[in-house]
Amino acid sequence: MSEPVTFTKRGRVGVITVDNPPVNALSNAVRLGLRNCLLRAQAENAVKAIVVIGAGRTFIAGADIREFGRPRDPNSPDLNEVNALFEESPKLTIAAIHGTALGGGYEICLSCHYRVIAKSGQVGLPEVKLGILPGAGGTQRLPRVIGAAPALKIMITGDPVRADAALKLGMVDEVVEGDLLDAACAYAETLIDQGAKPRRLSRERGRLGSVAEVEAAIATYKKENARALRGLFAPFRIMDSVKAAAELPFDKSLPRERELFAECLASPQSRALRHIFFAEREVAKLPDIPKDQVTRKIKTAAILGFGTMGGGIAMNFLNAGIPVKVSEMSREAYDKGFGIVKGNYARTVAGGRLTQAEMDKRLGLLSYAEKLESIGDADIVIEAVFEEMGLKKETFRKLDKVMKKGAILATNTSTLDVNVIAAETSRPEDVIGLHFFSPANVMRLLEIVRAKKTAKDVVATSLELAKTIRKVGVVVGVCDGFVGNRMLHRYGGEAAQLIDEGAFPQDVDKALYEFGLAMGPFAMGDLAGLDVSWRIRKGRRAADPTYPQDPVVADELCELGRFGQKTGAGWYKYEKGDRTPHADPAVDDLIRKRSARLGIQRRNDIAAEEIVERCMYPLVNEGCKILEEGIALRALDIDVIYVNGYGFPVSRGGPMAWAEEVGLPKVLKRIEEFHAKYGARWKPANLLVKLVKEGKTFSRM
Ligand code: T1G
Repeated sequence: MSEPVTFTKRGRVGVITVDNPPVNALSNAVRLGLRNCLLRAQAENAVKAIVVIGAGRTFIAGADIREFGRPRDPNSPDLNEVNALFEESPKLTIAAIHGTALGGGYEICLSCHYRVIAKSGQVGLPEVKLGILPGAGGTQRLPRVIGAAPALKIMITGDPVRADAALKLGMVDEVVEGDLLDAACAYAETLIDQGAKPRRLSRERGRLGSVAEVEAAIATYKKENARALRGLFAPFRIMDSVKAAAELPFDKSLPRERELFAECLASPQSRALRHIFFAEREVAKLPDIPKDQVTRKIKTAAILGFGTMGGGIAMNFLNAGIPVKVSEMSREAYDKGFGIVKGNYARTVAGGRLTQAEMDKRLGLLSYAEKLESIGDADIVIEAVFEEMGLKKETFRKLDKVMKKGAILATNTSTLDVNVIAAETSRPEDVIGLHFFSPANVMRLLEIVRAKKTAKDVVATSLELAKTIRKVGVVVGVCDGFVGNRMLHRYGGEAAQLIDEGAFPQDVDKALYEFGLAMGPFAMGDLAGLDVSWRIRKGRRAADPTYPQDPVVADELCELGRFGQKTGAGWYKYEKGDRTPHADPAVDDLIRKRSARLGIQRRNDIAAEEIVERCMYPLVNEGCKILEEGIALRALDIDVIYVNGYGFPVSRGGPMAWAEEVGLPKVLKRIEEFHAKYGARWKPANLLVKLVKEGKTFSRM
């Protein structure tokens, strides 16, 4: 095997190159190689300065996450030792950054005396996204070089910083163009000529500020980000570590950072976040599709229907530079959709997150297809017409006629049977479901619905496409509601039971918000609008005498014109121009009356814990059934769906990982209790029973 770290000479500059694909993670072998090469560079008389650089697509993306929790190779130094060697080096050390210098990778840069970066490069300390903190001096050195307040923001959001912004902040010393190694060596030569001295961040306070200033920065951060910080563990340890940087000398504060790092690493939140990190990459790997599966090229797209959904879907393609033709019933309908898309972009431009030129370029990729025939040459067509089987069938018959051979025919249905839709065409192997989530230009989830006859290359192309349009694609099978909505149905049903039984919407929402959900089911209903499902229920009641005829509270709200936020009232009341929900005694009254009608003696002892169990365990139980049926491939697919499409707290790792953390025997026990009390809807899934019996878990089935 070739060495992952090598040493070469370029004039007076020694070059250490890290080559450990795919992302040059700091494995045992890499840390060892770095130490050995550094020692060698020190020993070479002709070498006056040392450049460290990454081979391939990136600098160093951080510690090797796969090695977490495994014992360290005793021959290999830990990262703090390597960093100390770079920092204490009597010869100048210079980091040359391209791609991403993240986590431990950027901590090496901070230990070098100077940092240069390619224009397209990025730096950052994203450890918090894995539920940990920068554990090799990052929390100590970054505040020294850029100040406590910006350092807190960078480490607690974990977001990478682009070269230009990094330069402004002081995270790097120079942005260079052209060949990075050439530029870094030239920079090093200049430093040598100028007699530049090593800069050792550990030995100076730099821009860190006094203890009082650091405490004030922490207090301000907490105050301004209270909502985002809710329930999280690592961000507070990061604050503690920065405080230690201010209070203690470096040789005492660095071990403190290590202790806090260890606490984070052992936390359930870190387990959950690391699970999601790997799960989001694992979902793209399917057992029956080879890694080198040839895919179809998607250079152009067509969309049928330019409503809210069609518009949002189109934006994803435009953002990725893929031209989109849109078919609508009339020019007016197209213009209306165009106006919405344009408005969305204009808001982003106004917020400074997009340039006007870029907006114009994206809108320029959009065109109206007056006749369906004119979309025929698109590589993929996504149908986003009204959710009605008759219409979908007719649409696919037409698409079958006009689309070129090899085009992918996708439906954005959220409920209908993709097998039935595919059967309307002469090429069911080209048909697939691409279920986007509203707002489709924002939500990261894409459920890729694989029908019985869908070809493997169509599935693989869809996964690739998801990545191109910056979504997380998860492949699921056909069933009512697919994975996400099928599970959600159980959750919503139980929330409704809870308010019949004694809770109020505000109690349910509060418990689930505190659990970490973006919002509870009632606030969510108000946001999405209550009228759509009301119309569906009315239709069903009229058509089907066996359908429960008694109106639910949501129906009564709609009868009163309370459709949710858009009408200023729904489950909650809203002040004009404000989205904050306010509990409404009138709604509580309706709820009490319904309980009385049903002859239910309302309980007043429904605690937050029961609410969480009653709403979350149905997700887990239904998830198990979905696994049994093979609708989702693995529990991790379900987790990725819930975290990316349903606001499930990522720090809990998704419903299935969370259940595992709670302990499957405990979950089953409660489900059995609810089954005894509430009947059939709580029947434990066979898979859950089996796993508990065999002492297994989802990750080790
Ligand atoms: N360790 C191990 N494997 C990693 C890895 C890492 N740090 N980063 C990526 N991979 C694998 C990934 O699983 C995938 O594998 C492949 O590389 C390509 O990744 C001491 C404690 C760098 C921006 O959190 O953000 O440093 O699926 O598909 O879209 O304080 O990967 O092909 O088998 O994501 O081009 C901090 C995590 C670590 C960075 C590239 N660093 N990585 O994105 O490719 S903690 C991070 C990323 C730390 C110190 C500590 C991204 C990327 P496979 P990919 P990409």
